[in-house]
Amino acid sequence: MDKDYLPFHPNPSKPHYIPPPGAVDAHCHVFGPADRFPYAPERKYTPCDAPKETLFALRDFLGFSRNVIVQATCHGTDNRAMVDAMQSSGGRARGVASVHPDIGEPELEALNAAGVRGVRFNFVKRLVDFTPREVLLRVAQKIAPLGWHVVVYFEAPDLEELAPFFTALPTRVIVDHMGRPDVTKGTDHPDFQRFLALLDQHDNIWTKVSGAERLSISGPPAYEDFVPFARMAVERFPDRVLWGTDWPHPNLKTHMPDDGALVDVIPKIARTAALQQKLLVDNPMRLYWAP
Ligand code: 0GY
Repeated sequence: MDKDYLPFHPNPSKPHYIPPPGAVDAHCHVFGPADRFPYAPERKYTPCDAPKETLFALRDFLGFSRNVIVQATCHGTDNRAMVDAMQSSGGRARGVASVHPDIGEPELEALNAAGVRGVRFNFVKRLVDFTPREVLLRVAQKIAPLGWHVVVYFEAPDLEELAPFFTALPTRVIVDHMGRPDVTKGTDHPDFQRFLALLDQHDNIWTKVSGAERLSISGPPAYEDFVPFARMAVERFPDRVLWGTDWPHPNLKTHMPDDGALVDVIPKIARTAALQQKLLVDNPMRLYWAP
């Protein structure tokens, strides 16, 4: 398969917004290098290589201290690139893995020792083949004793069908990109209201207020149409929100965002220093660096 998406921004701008000390980029990826960490044969897209050195340089340039590296579908259940990055980070990166349903305890323990704190279940149909819910539930039951959580990624119209599965999970559940609302429909749309209600009713469910570059139609640099959605989640669930760059923005076909501009959206969605501290430091530290 040929490389089929744009390379990451070569020269992001320095953000005007300065994150609080200890800020965590809680959704980003490392890819390859393919000659060392090959992409999964079953992948639906091939990214450009996005090595750990570039991620860590970006972290420092944007004013962040730590990363949570999320396994993306293009690496399948081969977590070696992510594990290698965590092991090179001096304790400043944690990970969310994708695992084979038959994974054994020794392998889970090894991932835990390397810094993995969760598994990701992807329900986006363009990205993955279907896995039965009972198989995923068994994975969740296996990882729960480690204190790990489940990260879920899905499209807004699918929430109604998925919600009973999410609420049956025995762990914290973290929803990527607010469940991908259609931002042209406004925050009153039943899909987004269903998502908010789910978090209202289940205090083990958190969300990442990330993905401006994926969800916005108005686009960069301000991503205005994305802001009300993320602001609503931050203000309603201040202790259960995370933020991430999503670098290197895999599988984006239209534009490659300037990561500095993405950081400058943060003070529009978390409008006080107290909310920014929770979003960027306290919440991710509680979830990923708890003793
Ligand atoms: C993201 C979004 C995407 C890709 C993946 O695992 C993945 O391949 O999550 C996407 O295509 O929307 O957050 O990385």
